[in-house]
Amino acid sequence: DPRTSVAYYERYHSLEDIYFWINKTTTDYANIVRLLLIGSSFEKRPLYVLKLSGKASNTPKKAIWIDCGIHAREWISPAFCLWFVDHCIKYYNESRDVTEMMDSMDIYVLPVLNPDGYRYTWTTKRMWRKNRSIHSNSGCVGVDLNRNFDANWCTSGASSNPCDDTYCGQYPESEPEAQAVANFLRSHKNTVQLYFSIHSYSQMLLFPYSCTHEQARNHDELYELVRDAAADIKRYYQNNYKYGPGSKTIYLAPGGSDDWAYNLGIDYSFTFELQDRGHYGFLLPPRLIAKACKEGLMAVKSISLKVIRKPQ
Ligand code: PAY
Ligand code: ZN
Repeated sequence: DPRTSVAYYERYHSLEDIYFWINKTTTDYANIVRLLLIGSSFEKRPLYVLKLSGKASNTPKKAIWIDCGIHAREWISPAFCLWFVDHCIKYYNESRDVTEMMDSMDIYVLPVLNPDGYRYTWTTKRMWRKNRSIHSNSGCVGVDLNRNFDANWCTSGASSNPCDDTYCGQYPESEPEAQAVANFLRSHKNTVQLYFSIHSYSQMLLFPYSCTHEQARNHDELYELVRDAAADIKRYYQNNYKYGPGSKTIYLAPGGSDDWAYNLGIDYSFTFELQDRGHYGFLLPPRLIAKACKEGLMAVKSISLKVIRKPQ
């Protein structure tokens, strides 16, 4: 049973294993977890979202969205989503913070946004980043899904060359994976209040904008949230995370899901770059999975609970 072996979450898993885990988790914990199908990938693999819910409430609940694995080679990201779901299941009604988070908000978790790319990194090319769509006569495959959203689409920081790793695609949301996420968020924009997109590596907590040097409307509030989350990580795990708007903290990255979600009206939108700072890069060894996930979890909890507790 994958869920009862402790080591399960400290290993990386093939796409097939992850689909098995999704199925098992949603059937074993049907009282807390529901399975949603939000679309399919270019190669027609299902895009599953797990919806975690605590106590029902009379008033309509707000929600948190977390996606992992938008970039194929960032293996710690899907590992984080699995870790996160397991943590929520284990600690619901055990930990005060987890219980408060799950009773106050529904949590949507998309463990692998880019299943075709993820599978390709297991079978063929470990450093693949994009999806696997065939779209041009260049002979090159794949679009960078984090350049395919409609936020200053394909401006400086993205490429219009299909052979590049940051290829933006033929038009915004040209890719079925990006379109599925965008459609879901559009139809849930009145409930989703927090958006998290999980990447690696660099150890950064980023917020909009990445697509322009302009400041976000609630820049100061977002800045305080990531600053405090980074301080929590430092205090508990003695690790340093940089924080700030994407464009200034890492580089210009137009067409990202975080900026698009923010412009849709999701006021609390973040991209996390998990461990490490470049020593292993995308090849983070399994023995570091636990710490990387705990740090990410700490940041999600720190930020979400502050937003939840904020007087309306
Ligand atoms: O919102 O600023 C953002 C996203 C920035 C990421 C991107 O989409 O390019 C940053 C990179 C990533 O996680 O994909 C960082 C890694 C190390 C890379 O591949 O350059
Ligand atoms: Zn990434």
